[in-house]
Amino acid sequence: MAFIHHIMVSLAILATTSSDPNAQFRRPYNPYYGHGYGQQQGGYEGPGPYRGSHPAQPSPYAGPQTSLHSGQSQSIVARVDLKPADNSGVKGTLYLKQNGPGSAVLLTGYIKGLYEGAHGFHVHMNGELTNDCKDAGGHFNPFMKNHGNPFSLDRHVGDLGNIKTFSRYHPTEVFILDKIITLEPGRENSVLGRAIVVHEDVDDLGEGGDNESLRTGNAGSRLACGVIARMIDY
Ligand SMILES: [Cu+2]
Ligand SMILES: [Zn+2]
Repeated sequence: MAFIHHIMVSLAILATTSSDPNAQFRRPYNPYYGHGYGQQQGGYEGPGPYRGSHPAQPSPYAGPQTSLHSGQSQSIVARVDLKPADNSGVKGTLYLKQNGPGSAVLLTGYIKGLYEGAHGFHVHMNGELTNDCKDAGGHFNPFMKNHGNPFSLDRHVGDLGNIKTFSRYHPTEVFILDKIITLEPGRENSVLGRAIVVHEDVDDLGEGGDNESLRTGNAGSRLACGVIARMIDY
């Protein structure tokens, strides 16, 4: 009996270490019933310790680990709760994600309460929301550049351009991929702990021809702001 049991265990090990990449999704090989328990090929049918004691089914999650929850992920994720300034009624939630050191940051989300048109959208220096978002300070500008277009290199790090509202009756979708900001802690261009500010007017991207254009893009008053807060890593 011990010998037979030994063979069965060996077969079970063979079955689970097969090179078939889909092996983990098939029914386990059972020496008493064959592959698939319907077709019994002279298998053991009587009562006994082996009836129903199939080899342990490999978990579908036991395959090659992806980066998700493997403990090797280098992704950094952050969230922003935009709160209205001065009873603007503008609010929303944004998420930022960076998949690894040096890669671009994806910023997505929805904002409610904006009027139709383009609205300046920036990372400001301080993660302070008080005083109707004014305590967030100026545009995040660690490299002392002029205000500019997000697609130029002559821009503040915080210059993310405009978001576009197509109707005041629908939420404004935000979808920005940016290579200048980073979520890596300790980097000069890291936006963690700083504030996102949504403005009333269009950002002229530094092309307005006046001094204010090169400082703020003439984007007007601050309608909402929120701190870029790191979440648990994914
Ligand atoms: Cu701003
Ligand atoms: Zn700027």
